[in-house]
Amino acid sequence: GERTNANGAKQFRAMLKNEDWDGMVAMGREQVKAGAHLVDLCVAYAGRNELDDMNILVPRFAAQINLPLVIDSTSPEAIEAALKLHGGRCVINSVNLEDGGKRLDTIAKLAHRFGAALICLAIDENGMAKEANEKLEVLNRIFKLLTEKYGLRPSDLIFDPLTFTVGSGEATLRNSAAETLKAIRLINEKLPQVNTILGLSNVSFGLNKTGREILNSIFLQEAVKEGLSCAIVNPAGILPGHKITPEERKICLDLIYNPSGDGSDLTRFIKFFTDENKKEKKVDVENLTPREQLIEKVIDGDKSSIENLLETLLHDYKPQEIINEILLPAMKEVGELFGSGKLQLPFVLQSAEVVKNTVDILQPLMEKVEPSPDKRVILATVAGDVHDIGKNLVNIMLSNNGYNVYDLGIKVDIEDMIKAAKDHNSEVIGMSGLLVRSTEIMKENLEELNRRNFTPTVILGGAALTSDFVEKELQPIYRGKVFYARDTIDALSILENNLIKEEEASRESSGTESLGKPPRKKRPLSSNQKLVGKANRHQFVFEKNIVKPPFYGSHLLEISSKDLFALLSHKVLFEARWGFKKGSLSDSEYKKIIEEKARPALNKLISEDQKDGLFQAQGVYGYFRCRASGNKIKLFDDAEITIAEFDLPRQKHKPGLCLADFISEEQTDLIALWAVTLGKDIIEEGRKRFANDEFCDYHLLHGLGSELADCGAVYVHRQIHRELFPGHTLTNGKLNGCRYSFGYPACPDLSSQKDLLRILDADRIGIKLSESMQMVPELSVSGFILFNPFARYFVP
Ligand code: THG
Repeated sequence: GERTNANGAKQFRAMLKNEDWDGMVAMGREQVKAGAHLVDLCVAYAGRNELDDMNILVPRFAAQINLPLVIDSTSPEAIEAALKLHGGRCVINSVNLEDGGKRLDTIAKLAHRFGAALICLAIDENGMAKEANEKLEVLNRIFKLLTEKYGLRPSDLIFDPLTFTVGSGEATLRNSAAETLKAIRLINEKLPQVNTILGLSNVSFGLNKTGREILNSIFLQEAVKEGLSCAIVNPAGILPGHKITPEERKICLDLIYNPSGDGSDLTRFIKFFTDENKKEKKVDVENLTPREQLIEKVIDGDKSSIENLLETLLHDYKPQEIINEILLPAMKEVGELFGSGKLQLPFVLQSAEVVKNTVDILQPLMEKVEPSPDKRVILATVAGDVHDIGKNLVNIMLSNNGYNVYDLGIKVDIEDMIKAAKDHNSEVIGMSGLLVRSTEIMKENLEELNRRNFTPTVILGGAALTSDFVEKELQPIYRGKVFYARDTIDALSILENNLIKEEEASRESSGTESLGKPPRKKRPLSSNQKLVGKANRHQFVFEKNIVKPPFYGSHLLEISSKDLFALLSHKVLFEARWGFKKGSLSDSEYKKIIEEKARPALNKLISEDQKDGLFQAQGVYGYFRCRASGNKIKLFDDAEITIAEFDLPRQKHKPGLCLADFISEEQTDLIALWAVTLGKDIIEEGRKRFANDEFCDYHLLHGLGSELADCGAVYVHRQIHRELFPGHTLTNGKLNGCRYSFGYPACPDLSSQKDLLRILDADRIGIKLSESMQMVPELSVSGFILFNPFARYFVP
């Protein structure tokens, strides 16, 4: 992709001058879309500091372009800076022997040190070689130096015989394109291990645009016939063979091979393409109105050149109108695409970033209007819960759909929600929380609202919440309206459809009908849900020889993020954590998204982790003596003194299980405890991204962190499996023992975390417990493992 070159493209140069970094990256991405396999980056421009510009742009290109960069520079400092900032292999453009080899020495060492590939030009002390044999001679000299003196691999060398323009009319250059083609053939014969490259467009400098595109395309075809391996081109500017007429082809071939030998080929070429040029068509995008262009940008998640577009739009629209008539409908379409499974969550977040950026620009230009009360929403993660990713996504979605969102943050008491709702005159409160315990808190909150006779509409969401629970347990008790929102789109549509329609309905009729979801029919209890009167301890056969641990007490476990990445399921990460769902996409469309978006995003995070140590995993685990007593598991030390008791619920229905049943009452049994954290840096980094409106990156980072934390749990479990059952190979990857965490149905009591972390001395890996029994830092996991072969998960 040649266009990301400040010397080769006016547009890129102008963006560099304006420091429109997003626009520059967008130009790079356009070339990727057009089919480039490598992307050029040249920021050498008079009056600017090339080193500074490289430092700014390389990380942006690396982050958003999943292809190798061709670092196009003559400055060793700029090249070195670029190589340091890129996680993958780069190509250096270029070295030559103009100064006899001094600069080549520096750059060859850089290529060796950073594993970069190297483009070598056919230039020596006498300048640019013209004839094929001369070109080969210079390149041969470079070959010897680079492979023998600097230890570079021939396969990492890309030889450029260079081409002059055939458009100047200069007699001595008439054969230059043909000589270049011949040089490619010679290089392939004499040095078959190296690659070849051409700055293709050089051949047509000075000619008009249509003629250039066709000449470049024909020249490329000819060069490929000689075995050219790469070309520096504008991929969007190359025409496939069938689009070129035989007449055009003949005119171009004559200009290249110069059969007349008298320059008349050039005259014919110019005449032919001057007439042809008038037929040039306009590009599609330019046919879109500015309004349509902005809608496209929102849907594409493309932040580039928004300012220019707004400048135009502001002639015809008020800022508020741009928001209402362009951004909101665009975001609505994004929501619909998401809802219908055509767009994945990360793309929705990119769209949200564009909207947020645009609104930020418009904000200062707007007269302040108070939104109507039904457009205001209080959001909060309920008391005792720190998990706020879902709530933050709802915030983004609502904010971008014209709602005024007052986000109260995490661990919010109902008292504060009531105060905020009153202060901001909001008729809606959204509560969220991940934990099972949070669903109980939500219930208590609704009861408190009843008691206070303040009953705004409440929308609830969170991982442990179900529509059943909301309908059966919450809707009957709450005197206001309460809804269950499965996800962000659901939350939005509840607000849009139910609330707004309701307002209209109540304005029209004076009736007081309830507009909540119609209550579903009660489900009869199934046979295995019959209540059993009195719970009994279950009798499992216990092995006489309870497995012996290698030690008692707690040990530290070193974990590297590499260990965790090795356990990562890409499928789970992409689909469940990141939201790349197949939806209504075809197999190939979905595969394309995974390959072009999800996998590059993962690779980028992996390389960030390698560079900056994003994930600092640490673990503690240990083995403890224990015995069951009714519904309790009691842990004790060597002296038989009880150090903790886990009180566990028993199923009220058949078969009436309790986790304590899996531990022996008769003899001393074994339990393993464990905790893993990813450290606090990652939380800080996530916060930074969110505050910077990098919603998509924030979401991806958090999703990966959550999944890696779970991998941490598997990692300790594996360690324990290996220590306790050294002979056992993993059958189908299944580990011996069943792994539980507090907060889940079979062991819901979070307050047991206190004992667990104390016994493990988890403080030494930085895990603390908040007053609401939440682990801090957030990306921490803990639990215990039971080794009874009957141990399993169940819901009491
Ligand atoms: N060999 C190697 N590197 C190179 C070249 C080469 N790097 C630079 C150049 N040559 C290849 N890149 C370009 C980039 C743009 C153009 C030509 C070669 C070009 N640009 C239009 C012009 O100048 O008319 C401008 C287009 C615009 O402004 O949008 O033709 O040979 N190793």
